[in-house]
Amino acid sequence: MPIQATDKIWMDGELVAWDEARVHVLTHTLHYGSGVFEGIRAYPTKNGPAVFRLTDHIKRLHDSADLFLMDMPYSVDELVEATRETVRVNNVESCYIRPIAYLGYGEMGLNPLPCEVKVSIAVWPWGSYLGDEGVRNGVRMKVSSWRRIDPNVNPVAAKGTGIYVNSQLAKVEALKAGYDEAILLNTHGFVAECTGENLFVVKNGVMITPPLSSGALEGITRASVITIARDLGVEVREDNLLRSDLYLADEAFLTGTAAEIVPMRSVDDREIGDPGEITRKIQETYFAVVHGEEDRYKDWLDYVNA
Ligand code: PY5
Repeated sequence: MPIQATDKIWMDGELVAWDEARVHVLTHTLHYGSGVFEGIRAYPTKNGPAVFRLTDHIKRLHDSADLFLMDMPYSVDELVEATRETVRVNNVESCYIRPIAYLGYGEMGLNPLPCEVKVSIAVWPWGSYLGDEGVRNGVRMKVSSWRRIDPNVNPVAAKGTGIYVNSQLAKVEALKAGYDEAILLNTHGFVAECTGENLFVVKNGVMITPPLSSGALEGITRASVITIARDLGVEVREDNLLRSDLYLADEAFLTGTAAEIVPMRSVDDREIGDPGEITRKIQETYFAVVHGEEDRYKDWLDYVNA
C-alpha cells in the first residue's frame, strides 16, 4: 500500500512541505539503524479527530531513546503538542502517525553519542495494515524460522529501527510462502509476538498472551485489550505459549496500532477457523473505544481540536 502524501511534516520544530522533508544520504541512522520510532493512530469521533493514547506512545518513544542513550531534544509534552499540531494542519479525519527520532548527518563512526538527534512526525491516511478482509475474516499465520531478537542482543523493549530487520526477515519469509503474517518464537522456543503486533490466544474462555519476558514489545494495544477484556469479565493471563498452543487455540488474534485487532484464521495450516465470540467482542469494543463511543475509556483519547 503506497503512502498517501499529506501537506506537511513536522521536522525539528518546523512544519515542512511533504516533498521537502528530506535527509542527507550520510544520515547516521540510515547506515546503522540507530533510530527510534512510534506508530500511533488518530480516529474520527463526533468531536473531530482524536489521537489514541498519544501521551503513552510519546512516553514509549522517550523510553526507547533512553535505552539507546539518545538525548531527546524535545520533552514528552512538546512532542504531544507537535503531534496534535501535525494532525490539525494536515486536515485529516483519521490517520496513522509516525514520529521518528534519528541521528543526523555529521559523524560516521559507530559511537552515536556525538551525533545530533533529529525528530520528525509524519501523518497520512492508512487503512488497516493487514487489510479489511483480514480484520473481518482473519489472516493466515506462519511460525517463522527466524527467532525474535534476544533481549540480551538488543533491547527489544525499544522500538529501535535496527531491531526491525528481524521483523522484515520473518515478514518476507511468511509472504513468500503464501501467508499473511509471521509469528516469532524467542531463543527459548516460546512464542514472543508477530512482526509488528502482539498476540493473544483464547482457550476455554481465557485469554492468554506471552509475558514481556518473552521478548514481546509492551504494546499499547495489548495493554488496552487486557483492560477492555477484564472490564468485560474475561479472564486474561500472561503465560508462556508453545507453538502447539497456537495450533490448538479456540480463538487467536493479534493486536497493534497499524494492524488494530485481527483474528487469526490458521497457524501453519492448522485451522482456527472463523473469528470466535471473544475475538469479535474485543474487536467491537476496541473500535467503539477508539472512535470515542465508550465513555469509560475517554481518558485514552486526545482530541486535536480541543
Ligand atoms: N510488537 C511489535 C514488534 C511492534 O512493532 C508493534 C507495533 C507492536 C508489537 C504493537 O504495539 P502497539 O500496540 O503499541 O502498536 N508496530 C508498529 C505499529 O504502528 C509498526 C507496524 C508496521 O503498529
